[in-house]
Amino acid sequence: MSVKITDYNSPNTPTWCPGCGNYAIHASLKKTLSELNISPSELFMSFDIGCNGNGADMINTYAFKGLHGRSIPLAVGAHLANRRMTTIADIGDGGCFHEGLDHLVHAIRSNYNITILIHNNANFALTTGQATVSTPKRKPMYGLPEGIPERNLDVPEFILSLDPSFYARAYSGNLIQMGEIFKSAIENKGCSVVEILQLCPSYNKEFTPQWANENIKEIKEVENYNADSLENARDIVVNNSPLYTGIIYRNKNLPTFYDSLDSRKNSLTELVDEVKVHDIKKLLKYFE
Ligand SMILES: Cc1ncc(C[n+]2csc(CCOP(=O)(O)OP(=O)(O)O)c2C)c(N)n1
Ligand code: SF4
Ligand SMILES: [Mg+2]
Repeated sequence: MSVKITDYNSPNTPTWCPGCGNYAIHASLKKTLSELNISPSELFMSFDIGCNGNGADMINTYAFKGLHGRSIPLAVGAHLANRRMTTIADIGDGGCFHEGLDHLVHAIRSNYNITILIHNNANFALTTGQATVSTPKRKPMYGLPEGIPERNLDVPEFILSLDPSFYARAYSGNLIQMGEIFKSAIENKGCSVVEILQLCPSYNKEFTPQWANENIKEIKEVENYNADSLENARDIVVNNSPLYTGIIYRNKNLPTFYDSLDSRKNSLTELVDEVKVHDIKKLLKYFE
């Protein structure tokens, strides 16, 4: 079997703005999936609400689009039912760090074998650019010209504080590196978190490709960088100047949820194989 990028194409026309980073993210993901020889029928993707979530119409695979912030539990449920599928949760920074923050924490600590792609465009884009935790304090936003008064959340520091199985940062303007990161994330056995710094020319106008060229560096440029060290990872993200992209941290010793689950250890079937049809006629009779 040889999977082609075009196998993932959908007949729908995208509604993203010109220059939106979501085009590159989808192109890169489809290329990676075809290179990994994962066919659309071997993949499950959950999608969130938002511009990122509109990508559900743009890929031909098994997919489910849920409520805002709930993409991760949908992916977890699908993964727990059937580990034969490659499972990816797609989500925006708003859904991931506001409505659904708890799900990110529990997916990482449980270490489900899924990949989480966070489209971080530093705003609630679909609802016309309100501030998220990724938006700097006091940055003027649509409907809030003086910006938000609260501090923002240090995303890498927060994710690293959970000692994840895999944390990488990509930039939507660097397709080659983004594809390499997606490949490693999908191949990693455990919960892989990929934060994608996503261009949003409509509501994050300061984050331009020119700014990115000046301020983003690939981690491979750092001599002797060891992604197996949590200390190295913390040091590299502490100032965010420059912003490093690449595999920031990997904990190869962390068992996955299923590996820690004694009751399923010798099971040859997946939960989905064990679903039975129950005849409830007798039970209904009892209540008559
Ligand atoms: C529980 C809930 N809160 C708020 C909304 C309204 N809403 C829909 S899309 C959206 C913005 C999404 O932002 P983000 O998750 O960052 O995705 P983006 O559009 O930036 O890709 C919001 C606030 C909603 N649909 N459901
Ligand atoms: S508003 Fe931003 S994230 Fe949404 S489609 Fe336009 S450029 Fe992309
Ligand atoms: Mg967003």
